[in-house]
Amino acid sequence: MSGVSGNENDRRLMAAAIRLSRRHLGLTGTNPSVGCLIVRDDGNGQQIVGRGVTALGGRPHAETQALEEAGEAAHGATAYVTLEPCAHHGRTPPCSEALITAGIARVVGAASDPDPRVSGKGYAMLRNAGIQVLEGILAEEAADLLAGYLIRSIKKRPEVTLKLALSVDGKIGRAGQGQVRITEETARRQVHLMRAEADAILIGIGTALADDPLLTCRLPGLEGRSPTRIVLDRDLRLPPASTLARSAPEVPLWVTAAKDVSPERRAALLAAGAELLGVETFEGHIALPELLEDLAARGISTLMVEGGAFTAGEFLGEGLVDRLCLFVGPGEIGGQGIASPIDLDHIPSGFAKRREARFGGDLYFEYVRA
Ligand code: AOF
Ligand code: ZN
Repeated sequence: MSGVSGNENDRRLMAAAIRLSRRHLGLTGTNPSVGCLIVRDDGNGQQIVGRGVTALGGRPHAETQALEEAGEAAHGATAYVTLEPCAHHGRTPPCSEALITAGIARVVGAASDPDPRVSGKGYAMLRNAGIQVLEGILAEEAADLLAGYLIRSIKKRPEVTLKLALSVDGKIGRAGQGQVRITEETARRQVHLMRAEADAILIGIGTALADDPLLTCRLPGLEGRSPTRIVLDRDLRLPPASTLARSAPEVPLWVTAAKDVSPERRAALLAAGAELLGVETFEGHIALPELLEDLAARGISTLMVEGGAFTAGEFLGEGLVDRLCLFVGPGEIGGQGIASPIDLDHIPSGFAKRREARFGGDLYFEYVRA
């Protein structure tokens, strides 16, 4: 049955389901944010009779919510789902079973689910019940938004997105000058949207000390979607009076600390409301693969690395970057500038361009590991 090829209409409706799935990115815990549309055609054109996106915290799943909205209208309808419907009795009964019970006639799926309880089994259950199943429609587009979930499931670490803002001459700032404006307002808002969709954001202590950033999402209406903020700081040099530490009671702040850090420094940051993450060090550097494993175990699926050059270089050097997001401003910084570890002419091998855009006067380029 999977031989039935998807037509333009299937792709259009799957694209709509994918857009819907974006709504709860970063809000579904360790569960992926899945989108589902139930569509029927009674001869008067197609009608979307049910829609669902994985609920906040991860449950209920997308399908059961879409089926609930559709009610009787689900009978004989087509379900579009961005991820293979689940087949397991987890904290909720299997969505495949719910689709069968509701009398769905056809299921169009995008990405497959690497969860061993589901992988291949969801589609098989549907087929065994006589449902026509079409897999892999816009699979790449769906997987792009599910990347955090997919990478965490397969590699046991979060998806790492490295975001850099570069001047046209490839610099990311000026030494000793704190935050330097490279891009404009529209690009800044895009970065805040990326923060809203990420589980966590990470910077090195050098950037924390030089810039004293806040690292929250400050888009109107999305203030509650700030990610957990993480500072790589083996010696706990982050001052309790820093903007990050002072905002710790409102937005989670995790600071890494090596075993030998003084109890006084620990106590000061704990008192500010920060949480300390024990880290292993290797030749004086924080062991990033182990840290990422710990973050995944704490439920972080998407990690945005926002600075600076040293930290970016460490993640790149260890091959731990999955997605590169480069914002390029129109101005030059010149010889005094801090060189970016990468620029448009030096994209590491293995990355392919996924999209490019213009945000006001700034350019945007996104690459993903092939
Ligand atoms: C779906 N639809 O909307 C989502 C799915 O702990 P549980 O019972 O919630 O199951 C978690 C698993 O369910 C997760 O690993 C993934 O395989 C699937 N997520 N499945 O049918 C959804 N979010
Ligand atoms: Zn499910």
